[in-house]
Amino acid sequence: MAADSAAAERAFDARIAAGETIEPKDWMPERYRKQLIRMMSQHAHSEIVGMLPEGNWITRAPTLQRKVGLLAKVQDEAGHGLYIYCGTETLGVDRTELVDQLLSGKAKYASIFNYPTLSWADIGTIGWFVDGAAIVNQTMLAKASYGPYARAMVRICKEENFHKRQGFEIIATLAAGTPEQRRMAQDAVNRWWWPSLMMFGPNDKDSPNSAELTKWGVKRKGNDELRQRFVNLTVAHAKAIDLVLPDPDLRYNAETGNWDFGTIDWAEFDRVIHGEGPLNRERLAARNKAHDEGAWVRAAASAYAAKHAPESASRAA
Ligand code: BYC
Repeated sequence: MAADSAAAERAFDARIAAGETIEPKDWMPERYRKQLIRMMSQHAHSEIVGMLPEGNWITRAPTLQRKVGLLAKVQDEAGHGLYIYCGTETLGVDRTELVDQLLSGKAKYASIFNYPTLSWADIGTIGWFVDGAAIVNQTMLAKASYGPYARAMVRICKEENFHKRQGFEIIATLAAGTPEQRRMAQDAVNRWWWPSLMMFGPNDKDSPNSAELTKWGVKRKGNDELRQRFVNLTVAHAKAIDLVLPDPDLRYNAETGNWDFGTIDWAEFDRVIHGEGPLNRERLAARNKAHDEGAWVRAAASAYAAKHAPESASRAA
């Protein structure tokens, strides 16, 4: 039996090395399955919790057009969450279990969503920085070895690209506006820059999961390389609209071709991912409230399914 599983694992490693995509019914090591469930469910939770900071501004968007755009974006994030939960379920885990892990505070979700959205400029900055960072990360994940996750990323990246443009347009408009609007834009940039860099996770040397995920072709690039790519891209955007990224150590390194940047406050990151960020408690309370208030919808959907399932089964037969 042990010899069988060693052979299966060798065959699996060979498939990964050959760049093949792993599909739900294929044999996979238990650790691979567990790692994917961890990472994909955290990703799905991030999309769902990520609706809250932006949802906070739907009723206060400055124009009807801005409101429509923001509503559509927040709905897209819900869609991403549901899509990735479906992808995670292909690994044989039940969504209820995953949602319970989020609601009880056991599961992690992206640290960035524990920060408050204090002004309309924050909505622009989230699109520009947070969706921008997500695209850098998820373009890499679109080549992940697990088929359902990679395919979800392709579709999601298309929508994130639109979100990023929308956010950048909001912030560029404010940056070209009155002195007060410019101040508002710069203040949002100051508050969101460092937490956005933290989105990429700890430095590679402190990242316990990276080695395994890289070995199995889930991660194709390290946290540091992706973070650097995001910095390189974003410096040019900030220059274009004459806003300043809040880092006195940011300078171009002609030898590496990268923009060197200052030290990230990893103590703050640790606090936020362990439940002690500015709004961790509020975010979980909001998700729990929404879940409780949605109980009747789940009950109605189950009742409907129970009533109609035999019918649809006989139609299919
Ligand atoms: N926040 O070993 P590491 C969006 C945790 S949402 C919280 O490097 P890994 C959007 C990590 O989980 C897009 N926790 O981990 C939505 C691990 O803890 P556990 C969100 C973090 O997995 C709405 C520990 O730290 N994107 O676009 O190799 C509106 C050690 O880290 C974070 C994704 O979820 C963090 N930032 O790499 C707008 C992408 N970083 O689980 C926009 C998918 C690390 O061992 N995920 N941790 O207890 C990934 O690419 C990877 O999981 C990460 C971390 C790069 C995030």
